[in-house]
Amino acid sequence: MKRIIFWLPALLLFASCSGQSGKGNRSIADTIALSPCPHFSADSAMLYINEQCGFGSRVTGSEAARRCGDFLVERFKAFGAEVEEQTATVTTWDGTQLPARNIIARINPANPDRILLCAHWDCRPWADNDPDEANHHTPILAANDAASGVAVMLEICRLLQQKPSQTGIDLICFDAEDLGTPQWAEDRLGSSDTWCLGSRFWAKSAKADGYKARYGILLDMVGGRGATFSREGISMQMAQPIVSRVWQLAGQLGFRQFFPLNDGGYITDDHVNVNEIAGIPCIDIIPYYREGPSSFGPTWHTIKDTPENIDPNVLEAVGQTITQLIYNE
Ligand code: AHN
Ligand code: ZN
Repeated sequence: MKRIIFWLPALLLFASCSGQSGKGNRSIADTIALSPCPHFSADSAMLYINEQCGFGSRVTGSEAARRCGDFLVERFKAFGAEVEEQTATVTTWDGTQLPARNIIARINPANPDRILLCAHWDCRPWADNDPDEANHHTPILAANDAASGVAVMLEICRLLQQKPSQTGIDLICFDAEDLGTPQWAEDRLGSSDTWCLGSRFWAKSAKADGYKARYGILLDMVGGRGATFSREGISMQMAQPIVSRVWQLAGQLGFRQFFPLNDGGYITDDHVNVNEIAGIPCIDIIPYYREGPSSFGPTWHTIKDTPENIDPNVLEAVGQTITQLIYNE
């Protein structure tokens, strides 16, 4: 009896301490020690957007896409990455067959400990969300909805060449993301699997090859003026610790206004294939506009998706946060 009375206060003390700071209860607000990390240049990223848009609309299978794809391969190689290209024929909503090309840039290819960054590089062939119906069959330039994510990956590749890190990093440019059934199509039944075709064939081959990465981050439309990045639903379900870490780092770097601690939509995007087919937990950094014509922003799938409507401050918020994440690994 005496012994029990003696130990009781000690036990209670232990329980209350572990309740506040024990590992199992670690709060998302715990400060992350920031490793030295280079400055992400939004000017460079802006240049890479202008260079991609300079080829015209890079619709899957087009001449502009062939030229831009060659440019991306050369640029990733010039920044020190090992580049692999992966091609396949994809079938669009109306049965059209198109040649598609994923571009995979590897940094530290021999390291089995890997992280995956990805973005689509193809442009939507139709501005089917444009306010003017006359534009609904016009291909978009896709400064934001394609070029921005690739530009952030190119800038991160450049920084990793200047200041190498140990981590293995794969930068993947997916083709054929944006061929989903147009809004003007009469029969839109079963249209959800017409999106994200490039990431689907990448994910199937990744699974077959036993490819492993600790986690992935998809960058989709990361440069639009007025963009804020709410936590996307499928990312929260499949890769919540990665979401927490990215949003925590963004806050610590002073980018909370771009990365608010609230929830966005559930988006059918390339990260679904990375999660469900390749089995790699992958988040989507994608804007969520609470007001306006589209939750993806006013230029989404319109002819206004041009470099003038990119805000370098948005590119910097996303680019610097992901750069910090990588150098913190
Ligand atoms: C849907 O609209 C179903 N998903 C959005 C994926 C997307 C299109 N990302 C860029 N363009
Ligand atoms: Zn799109």
